[in-house]
Amino acid sequence: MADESELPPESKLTRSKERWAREGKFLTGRVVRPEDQRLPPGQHLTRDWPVLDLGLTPEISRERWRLDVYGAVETPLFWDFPAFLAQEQRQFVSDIHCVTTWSRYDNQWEGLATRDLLAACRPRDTADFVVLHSYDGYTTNLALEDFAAEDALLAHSWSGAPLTREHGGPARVVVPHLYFWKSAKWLKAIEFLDHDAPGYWEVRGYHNRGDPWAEQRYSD
Ligand SMILES: Nc1nc2c(c(=O)[nH]1)N[C@H]1C(S)=C(S)[C@@H](COP(=O)(O)O)O[C@H]1N2
Ligand SMILES: [Mo]
Repeated sequence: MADESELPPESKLTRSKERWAREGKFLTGRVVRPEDQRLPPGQHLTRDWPVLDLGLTPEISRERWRLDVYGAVETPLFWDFPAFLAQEQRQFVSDIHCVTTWSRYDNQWEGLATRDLLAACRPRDTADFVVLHSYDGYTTNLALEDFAAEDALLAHSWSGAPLTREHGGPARVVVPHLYFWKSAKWLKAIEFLDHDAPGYWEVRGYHNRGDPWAEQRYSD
């Protein structure tokens, strides 16, 4: 973990953490649901891993890949792949829920936890939303709290191997508690905003938040 003593005492992040603590998060360090509530309504399990995209698969080598973190943050970040890999590495296991009704259990991810990214870039008080920008032109929006979920990460590996190009390599976001369209592949930039800014699918009728357990598939 980053040295939190370096954070300003009343930063956005520390206040969010205090609120999460009040709400009972951080108790297990892992999001665990009872087995009978594990599969969200209207979903079915699949063993393979389908590929969904806009019809183009950008080819970004690890050498060419860059990540920009900017907007309402105290410390903008501009990382190449080695700088990204030099951050704290974590492994998470989580389930995928796609709005097209397939779910896939027990995906092993490795990368940078969004919590650790937030400690590095230090969102300003005014930052309440993030927009993820991808190399294929895709965007998706998240409330800062959803982006900061304890099992959310910027993943570069899956099942112990580099993320394949079709699944979003060199690096993608994974936000397991929301439908998978929120998990941007081929991540290029993370923009912090004081206002919401619906992304590619959100302006085309998908729900703004996308909670699978509430079946937030499409907006009304
Ligand atoms: N950059 C980018 N990210 C994206 C998409 C996309 O088209 N472009 N599709 C989204 C959708 S709708 C889904 S369901 C998942 C699919 O991820 P997968 O192909 O690894 O299963 O990626 C999400 N992230
Ligand atoms: Mo999707």
